[in-house]
Amino acid sequence: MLKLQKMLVGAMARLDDTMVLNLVKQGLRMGISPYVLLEEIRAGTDRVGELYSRGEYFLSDLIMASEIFKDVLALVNQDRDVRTKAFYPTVIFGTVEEDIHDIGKNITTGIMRYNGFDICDLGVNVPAQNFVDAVNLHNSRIVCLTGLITEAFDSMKNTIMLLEEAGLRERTTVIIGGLVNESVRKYTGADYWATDCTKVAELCRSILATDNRIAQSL
Ligand code: B12
Repeated sequence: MLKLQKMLVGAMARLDDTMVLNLVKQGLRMGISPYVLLEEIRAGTDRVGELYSRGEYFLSDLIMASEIFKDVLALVNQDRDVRTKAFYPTVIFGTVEEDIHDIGKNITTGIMRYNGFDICDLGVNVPAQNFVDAVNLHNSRIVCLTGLITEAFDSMKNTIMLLEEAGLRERTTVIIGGLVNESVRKYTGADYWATDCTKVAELCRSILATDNRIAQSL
């Protein structure tokens, strides 16, 4: 089992899509949890990021990595029981205003959908008002903001301030991701920050489970 998982990280790092998909199929047949397989693939994408930073990979390679990730999600979703779908209120996602980075957001929304969450993805360079409108439209409890450039931190802060002005802040939990940390969380006023997309679904579940309005309807 461990050998297969190690091979999966390597295949993803080499961007060998055929090998990745074959290993995932094999892993599923062996009864390895899709979560474990997705975690290995994420570790592989981290390697791709490192190789890019060292100048050994190009931008097209990063995009290729996110395409492979999408294919894997489609594969593991094929046989999945989707009874959990729409069980929870829609989670709003978007890359904040001024920022157009969306590779990580797309991977994260893919994982969330895999976990049965209904996602409203507003795209990139999203003005603060659009998040407010989406929360109202979907009666959402969770807003997930992506940002990788420094300017994004102010956009995140503005988005959270606008939620507050609209009277929605108390009932919404804001999670930020991308190139963020605890200082950014404090600066922006977000509730949580995370950079590991495989942890977001669990975090959202626990947030919603402690929300009395939702817990009562479960
Ligand atoms: C790819 C890339 C681009 C691509 C983006 C393509 C796309 N469609 O996204 C292109 C070439 C377009 C680009 C443009 C620019 N980029 Co750029 N880019 C990158 C690069 C190399 C990789 C980012 C990436 O995709 N990583 C891989 C993904 C998987 O990681 P991730 O996004 O962090 O996502 C993970 C987690 O954060 C998490 N996650 C993501 N979203 C969320 C949301 C939530 C709620 C949660 C919980 C988790 C989560 O899930 C993912 C997996 O775990 C980074 C360098 C780097 N090492 O990060 C620079 C980088 C982010 N870019 C940078 C810059 C400066 C720019 C430009 C301004 C360049 C320019 N001069 O034009 C423009 C910005 C344009 C704009 N207005 O946004 C800087 C930012 C520096 C800064 N502090 O401001 C970086 C850090 C490069 C550098 N070292 O200088 N870029």
